[in-house]
Amino acid sequence: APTIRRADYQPLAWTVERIDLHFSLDPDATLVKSRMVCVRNPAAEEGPIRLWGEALERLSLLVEGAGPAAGTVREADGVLEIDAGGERAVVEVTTRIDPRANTTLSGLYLSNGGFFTQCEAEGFRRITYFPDRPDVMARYTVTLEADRAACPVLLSNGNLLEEGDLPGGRHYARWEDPFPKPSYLFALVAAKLVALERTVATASGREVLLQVWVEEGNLDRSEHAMESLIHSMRWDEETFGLELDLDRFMIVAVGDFNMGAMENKGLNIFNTKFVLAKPDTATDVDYENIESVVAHEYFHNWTGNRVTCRDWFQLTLKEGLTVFRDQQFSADMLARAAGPEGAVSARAVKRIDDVRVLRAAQFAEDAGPMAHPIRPDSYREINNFYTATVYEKGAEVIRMLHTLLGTEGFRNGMDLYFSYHDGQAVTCDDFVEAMAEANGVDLDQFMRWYEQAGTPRVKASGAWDAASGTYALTLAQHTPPTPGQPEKQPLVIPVAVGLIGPDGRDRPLRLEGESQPGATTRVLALTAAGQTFRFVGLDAEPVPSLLRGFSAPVVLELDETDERLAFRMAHDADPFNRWDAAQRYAERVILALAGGQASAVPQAFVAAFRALLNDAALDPAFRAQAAALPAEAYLLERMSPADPAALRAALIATMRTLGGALADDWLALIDAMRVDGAYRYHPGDAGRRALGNLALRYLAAAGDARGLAAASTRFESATDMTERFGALAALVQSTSPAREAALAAFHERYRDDALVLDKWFALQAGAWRWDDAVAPTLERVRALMADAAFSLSNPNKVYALLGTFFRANAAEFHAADGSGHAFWAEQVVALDAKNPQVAARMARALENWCRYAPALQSSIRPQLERVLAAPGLSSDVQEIVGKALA
Ligand code: B3K
Ligand code: ZN
Repeated sequence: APTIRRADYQPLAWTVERIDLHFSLDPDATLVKSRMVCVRNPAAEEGPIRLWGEALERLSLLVEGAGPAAGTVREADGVLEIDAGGERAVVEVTTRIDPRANTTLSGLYLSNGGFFTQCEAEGFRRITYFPDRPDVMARYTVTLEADRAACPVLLSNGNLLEEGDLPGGRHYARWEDPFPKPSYLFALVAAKLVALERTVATASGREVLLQVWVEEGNLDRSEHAMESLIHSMRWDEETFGLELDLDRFMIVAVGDFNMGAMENKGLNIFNTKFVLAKPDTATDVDYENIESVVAHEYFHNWTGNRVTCRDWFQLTLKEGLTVFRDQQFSADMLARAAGPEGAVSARAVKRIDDVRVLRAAQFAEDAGPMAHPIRPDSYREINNFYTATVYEKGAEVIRMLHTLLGTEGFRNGMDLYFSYHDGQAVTCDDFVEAMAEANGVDLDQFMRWYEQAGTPRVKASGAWDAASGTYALTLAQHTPPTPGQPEKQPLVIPVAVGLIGPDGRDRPLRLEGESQPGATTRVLALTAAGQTFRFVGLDAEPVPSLLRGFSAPVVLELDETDERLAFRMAHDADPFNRWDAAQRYAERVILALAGGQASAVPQAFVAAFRALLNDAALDPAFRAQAAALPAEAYLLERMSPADPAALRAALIATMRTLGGALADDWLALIDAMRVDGAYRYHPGDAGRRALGNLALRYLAAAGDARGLAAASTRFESATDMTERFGALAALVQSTSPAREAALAAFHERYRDDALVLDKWFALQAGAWRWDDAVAPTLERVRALMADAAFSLSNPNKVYALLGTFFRANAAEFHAADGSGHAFWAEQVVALDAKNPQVAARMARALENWCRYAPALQSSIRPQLERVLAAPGLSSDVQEIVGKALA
């Protein structure tokens, strides 16, 4: 595939106003009849009707009313060009497709005997010929016809018009979507499913039908998704005044799915992982993820569907904004559950979760060959750009707008955005312009966040003048070069600042020239390469607390002594920064061990860690965050060169030290955090369970006999998955002889449960080697690939086993003998033949290979070359590996 460039965007000469689709569904030969009303686009230059098609067998093509030139048809590079005169033309095309042979899970495919679709980004062209671009918004009617016994349920977007029987044991249903939509939002489902149903009223009093469709045996796991949907509806009404616009909203769960879920208009299709939950099979984290993914897809109905993207370069327009919305929703839900007292801490816990993801995944992406702005300038395969940058950094950019404009200003901007662009396919500029206009501000410089790749560095230094009571804070910004972008311009960086006095309390802030001291946290806008802010009227030298709440997606560079970090761990009034101080201190300790500059975990760190862990004024969820070490992927990114073996040894030493030195504290926590009564998903309980599970982890790591016994007992007596799996994870991440028996018992109990087995696969693929007697993890991974439940055709299985090994077990993956790298090449090539999107995701595990120690680089390079040379390699994998080798 050639490189596609943002600058080359051209509107199409012809678009489609309406389309009637008829599907005669058959597993091996599905007939798709399409009738499109094409209209000339007044905003474009003259040209032919252009229809994209891929893996289609064209049976007939008919063009009506297209003037004298009609009938001239060319097909090249997957595009059908039809010459047409006049203003309107009707094109009828019939194609035959083979859903069973479609292992890409893009387009129409089979899963467990049912038919499902996935069209974003470019799957619709695998169903029928169409101008398959998001700037073509058409009205759809869809007729589905299938075998009644095999597929009793027939669904598509919008409203059901009619249904009925047909001869030969077949039946049909006809659907109409009242809203024009781009083809990527088309969906159909024909399968044997049952629905959990609710009827609810929208804010304006309209009755709407909500359905969660699952396989019959899973009905008892669909309740939480339904509740999450209702909460999402309410939240969007209350927060943004946005109401559901359809009479019916459906969620369908499918076991074979490339990613998390898809926001098709009125017919969201979900990976089972983000729908199904009951206490015996799902952890607190699963419940939380379901709530946020259901919300995310629901919120897309406005941010994505009603207003969509003009082209795929604008992807962050819908994704960054919708991730921001789901993050806010989750924070509000957590705060509500925590009550007024615990709300601030509950929000911080959510923020910490999100920042952990950003730092581990997005910072690494920004530092490698795939680095791109949140609005990329070019791509070869758009599916490679559903990235942490577009999503998570994109959400940070929206969050900065929210921070700069305030809640009300942001809401005004949203209102104006919808009033201008409802029903349109637009660009990121349109969004930012609406924000600027609604608030009477200039956001031109802010737009650089959409243009520049790379993680900015903000260097901070302070100067204290005791005589005048002035603290001068100097902030300097610098963004390192990224591929194709050697030079960067200064960005608008909101830096939330607090100043802590020697007594541990925040000081009211007064900048030079201001008459009154104000709040204790305020947002400074850093817009130049360097700026100095003078705080006056201070009684003593303050300790700065910068980037509170992680007010911008940057790396903050600030020289702080260990004592200062310990002080902020104990006193920072901003809970996010309190956590961050603990992370910085832990990072320093671990990297010193890994680099050989230290031989033991310093006592002072253990003491500071202990004080935070045992601070009963803090809620357990926060303490669990504070006591969890920084992610290995993040630490690797902070290491130069990255040395996975040394880092792993340092992490093991740190876990053992903290586990052993604080054994009594951990044991006490196991008791104190016990949750009585039947399981319910509640953030307060979840925090207690998280801290209890972490205690088991540390004790098991240290080989503490009492801890291991507690883990074994809990594993056997647990009545919910959070505790059962927490205990199992502790045993597996230890030298306990009980671990194999526990893994076997877990497998036996859940042998027929695909989602729970994914956890079982992932746990083993991610296992560290806590003693040398244990075989390399790769041997275990290879053995598990032969397990009856494993399949290379099921993305969840691939992500659980191979994905965890490649992306979350660096030391084992990068074993010195190069066995992991050879295995990677073998699996990427095998996967690519089935499913290029999944293969490309796995391929990305080695893109940052240049950051590794030379010996590893020499082991990795030939494997990258081997993959690139594989015959028939997809453009998806070519793009990733090609960029890695460039
Ligand atoms: N919009 C989809 C992602 C589609 C990915 C296509 N490769 C899910 C989401 O972001 O909500
Ligand atoms: Zn999304």
